[in-house]
Amino acid sequence: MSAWFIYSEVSLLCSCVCIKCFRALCCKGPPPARPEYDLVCIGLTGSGKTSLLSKLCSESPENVVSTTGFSIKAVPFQNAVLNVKELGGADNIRKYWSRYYQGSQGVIFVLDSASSEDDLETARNELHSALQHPQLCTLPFLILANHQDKPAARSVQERNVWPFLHQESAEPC
Ligand SMILES: Nc1nc2c(ncn2[C@@H]2O[C@H](COP(=O)(O)OP(=O)(O)OP(=O)(O)O)[C@@H](O)[C@H]2O)c(=O)[nH]1
Ligand SMILES: [Mg+2]
Repeated sequence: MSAWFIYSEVSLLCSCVCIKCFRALCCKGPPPARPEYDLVCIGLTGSGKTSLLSKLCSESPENVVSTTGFSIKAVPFQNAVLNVKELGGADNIRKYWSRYYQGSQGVIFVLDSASSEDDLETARNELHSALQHPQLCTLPFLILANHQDKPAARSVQERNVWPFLHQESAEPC
């Protein structure tokens, strides 16, 4: 074997190693796409839906205004992206909620746990309707008892306040 042949083999090997190193360092390519899920976020006006989603998107929750109609935010997590559609919770908007349920893969229901008894009763009825709705009743539900920092907040353990959260009162749809 000639010296020239050995030299070319070594040089070829070095080139291959260099190309592999270069590719590993510089040409990683885009990270794998994260799965996306469509969620609907409901709750009475002022319960804190927009504030919650703003925080999850690392946006400032200051100067949040009441949602008229709906708004959609893509909430990024390490392994998935949640496309959350918030439906405004004012009296005149709630009657249209069910028109926006189609295609949802999960539900976030936000409660103001420091609200008046009347508002709490309204929230209970809305939550009950959502849990019974044919397009939602089989989906995963997250019920968030918000405003827990307020002195008047009911604790999530209060069974008489949140009867629907306890297994024995859940009705299949
Ligand atoms: N103290 C306290 N205030 C909150 C909390 N969450 C939201 N707020 C405040 O409650 C007010 C209403 O919050 P929003 O996020 O606009 O409520 P929403 O559910 O989106 O209301 P709509 O869009 O009208 O349905 C804002 O002034 C928020 O700063 C909370 O956990 N604690
Ligand atoms: Mg809002």
